[in-house]
Amino acid sequence: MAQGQWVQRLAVLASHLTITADRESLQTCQPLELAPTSSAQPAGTGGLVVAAEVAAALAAGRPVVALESTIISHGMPFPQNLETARQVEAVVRAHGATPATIAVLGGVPHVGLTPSQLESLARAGKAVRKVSRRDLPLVMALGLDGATTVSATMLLAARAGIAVFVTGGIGGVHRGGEATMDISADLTELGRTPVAVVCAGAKSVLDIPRTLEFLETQGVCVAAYGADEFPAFFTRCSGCRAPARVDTPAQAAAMIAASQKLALGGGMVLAVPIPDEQAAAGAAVERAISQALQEAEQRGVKGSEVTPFLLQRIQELTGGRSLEANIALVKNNAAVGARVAAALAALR
Ligand code: PSU
Ligand code: MN
Repeated sequence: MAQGQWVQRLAVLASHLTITADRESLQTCQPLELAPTSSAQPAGTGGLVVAAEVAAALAAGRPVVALESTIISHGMPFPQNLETARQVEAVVRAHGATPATIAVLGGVPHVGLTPSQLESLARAGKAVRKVSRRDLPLVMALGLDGATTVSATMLLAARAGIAVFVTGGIGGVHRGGEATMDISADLTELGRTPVAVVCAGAKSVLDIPRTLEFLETQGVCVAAYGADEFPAFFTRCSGCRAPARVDTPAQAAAMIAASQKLALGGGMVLAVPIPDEQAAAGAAVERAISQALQEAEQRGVKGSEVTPFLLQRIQELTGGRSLEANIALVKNNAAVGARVAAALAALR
């Protein structure tokens, strides 16, 4: 095909994408290339930019915690998203680990962001494309920015050599998923990528029993942290018993180490219940969730727009209480995740 035709095709493709409002500032940052340790880079790490601080920590075997960026640009409004992203990084540091927030900037996957890169992402909000595994080739080819979901963040964390990843909640099987087949790519990623995801479980906007069934099929070890029940994000209980329970960072680290020893290849879910002080808001949030679900159905919201739509409506309907609870649980997860990463580093 002639070059002109290619350019035209790319332009058509690009017109179907959400272009970020703030691309200029996102692209002005100078990324630090990870110096290859040998002449040949490990498979799949070509083109990955790892921040110097993160690369140094990994090389020295010090604890590193990966963080996702969809939660920043699609999960929370500005400026709370920026404040939370900064605080979560600070919590990780306070517990002795190095944070590595992951995103695609100008088509380049970045592991570890500078403060200005983090701010640009937070300001751009939903203008940045939400990127799961399937979207990586496109945003990379077209040089776009992308906020990575759990699936894409896990994949890039694994490529960089990071074993522990902290977020708020994972995607799951949506309600009605047995008919729509709307099952988050997070779940299949957990089945194939060796990263432990520390989260507060899955929101009750999802079908939690089917989410747990699907994770079992994918061979994913799911453990509740200090609890018998799998938590439902805003509430400590989901009505589902967790398949496993661990009570200390050392136990969680031992599970990760065992999985690595066998080269199982899959991930793990460490589900930390929301702190007690915040769980009180749970009942009000649950009511908002059922209303948001009804609205999504009436308006015919579909595909990757479902989760951001529900999150935003729940925040609006609860007058910010759900946002407050959300921020508190992510910070709590960051503390647990950093301790797990530290315990894992101590095993090596
Ligand atoms: N659940 C939350 N907050 C979030 C998400 C999920 O409580 O921000 C985001 C995560 O990035 C997750 C993604 O990976 O939504 C799942 O989207 P989907 O359901 O379209 O797979
Ligand atoms: Mn989906």
